[in-house]
Amino acid sequence: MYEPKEIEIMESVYDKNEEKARQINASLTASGVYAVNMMGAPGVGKTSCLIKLIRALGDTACSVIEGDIESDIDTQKLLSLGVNTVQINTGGACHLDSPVIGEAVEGLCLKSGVLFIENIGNLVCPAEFEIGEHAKMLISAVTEGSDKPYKYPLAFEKADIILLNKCDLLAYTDFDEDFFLKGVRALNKIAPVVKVSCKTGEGFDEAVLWIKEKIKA
Ligand SMILES: Nc1nc2c(ncn2[C@@H]2O[C@H](COP(=O)(O)OP(=O)(O)OP(=O)(O)O)[C@@H](O)[C@H]2O)c(=O)[nH]1
Ligand SMILES: [Mg+2]
Repeated sequence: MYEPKEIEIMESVYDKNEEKARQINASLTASGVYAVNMMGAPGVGKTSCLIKLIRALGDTACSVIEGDIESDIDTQKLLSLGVNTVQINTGGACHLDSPVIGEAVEGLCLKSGVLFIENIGNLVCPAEFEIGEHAKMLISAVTEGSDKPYKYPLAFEKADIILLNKCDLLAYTDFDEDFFLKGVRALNKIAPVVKVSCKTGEGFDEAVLWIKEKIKA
């Protein structure tokens, strides 16, 4: 007969991940690199937003770590735009973790500027893992629906800034801004919520200002 066994957990996998994340964060800080963990569901506009941000950051040196389960489509796009980018394919894992980021950061030999890390398209798991970032930027989109903070709270709770993307499509959706904001504020009192559109460029001045102020601080 099957006898359940009790297992004593000596060390959490989260602890190991967080210890490595602290090392990465300290090393990036020492090099003058500000790392932004870009999180959001598949297709919400993570790559489109980071391209807009990199352009708006002008002379600031920017690099990207692209996380995808498969393919290097986003990396090829960024490389064709002249952006220093490395690809991580997780082969199935639904989030990036700090050991893989540690290796990618070593490969990039960063000296200063901003490192954008595009996490796997997923509104759940990436929020659970520190990867050495200085800030978590959550991309949400009006096409996802305004109930997302209520259904996927952790990503909204942990975000340092939230970009509400695809605002050019507001008129074509039933997105309820007040309901969305109420849900966000119940979880997170301080993260700025910036309405943006990668089609019109709306909102990116404000988002870039936020990054520049963080770098200064
Ligand atoms: N109308 C509109 N379309 C957008 C906007 N931002 C992104 N898109 C489109 O949305 C689609 C997905 O954009 P991506 O930037 O590839 O999204 P992503 O989050 O990086 O996607 P994954 O990496 O696959 O998770 C593309 O067809 C974009 O052109 C926007 O502000 N408005
Ligand atoms: Mg992408």
